[in-house]
Amino acid sequence: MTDSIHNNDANLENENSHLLERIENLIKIGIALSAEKNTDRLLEKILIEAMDLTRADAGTLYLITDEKIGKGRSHLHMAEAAIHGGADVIQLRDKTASSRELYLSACQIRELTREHNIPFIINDRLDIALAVQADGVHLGQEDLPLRVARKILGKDFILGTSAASLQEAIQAEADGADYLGVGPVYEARGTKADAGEPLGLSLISRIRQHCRIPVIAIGGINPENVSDVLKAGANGVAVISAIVSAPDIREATRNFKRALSTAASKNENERYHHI
Ligand code: TZP
Ligand code: MG
Repeated sequence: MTDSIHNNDANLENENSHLLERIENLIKIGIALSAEKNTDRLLEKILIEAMDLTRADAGTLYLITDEKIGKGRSHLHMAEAAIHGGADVIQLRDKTASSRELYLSACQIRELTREHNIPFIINDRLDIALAVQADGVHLGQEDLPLRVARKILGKDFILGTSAASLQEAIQAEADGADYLGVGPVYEARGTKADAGEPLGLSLISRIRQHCRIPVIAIGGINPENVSDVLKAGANGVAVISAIVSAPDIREATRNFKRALSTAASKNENERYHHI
């Protein structure tokens, strides 16, 4: 996500040298693999690294954890399986955990996401995000105002916000948001009781036309509709139930990644086609 959320020209040179470092790392893992007996773990590392390198080309897959619909699996378990399946960003979201419980989950996921170089965002709770040195916080329209949050967090912290209208999106960008979570695009009441009516793809397109920051579509997203969502102008998708309620979280994440890459290349082809 940092590719799409924090994307500006000044970062380009840094990103290129980072990319070279990653490729070198991949080669080193390959060399280690040829001398290792237990190859499974190393193969997995190669896969994760390779998926990471291709991240910039497809839409972002932003996974939001939710223990309520996770079939008894913990936030940490969800995050780990999703990372192994190729998730680009992890958000910890829990509306009912105590501060202590949330903090402990956040500490675990911070360690994991740091190890895998995956941006870690915490929903609602700026205090917990700061306490565990997360990469960012996601604030809704009922949460702390963005300008206040930005003052506390400084410029490098990722500040995401939810927008359910063009007006909210424009205001959020003016207030310093780094990305917008836009939705619910489709029906999403199973995971957000107050999600409201589906807003449809047209909102994504209108926000895309008026805002420069990345748009992450949310609400009822599944591998079958990601193509339409990207085509409407989203930079990525945020997903809860289609991944965390799946029998195999890693497999479900992989299916999304495949759908995103296919959609990105299909949309790219269509774009060329129109020129
Ligand atoms: N904000 C808007 S819709 C939604 C949130 C948190 C829930 C999305 O969940 P799902 O299961 O991916 O539809
Ligand atoms: Mg909130």
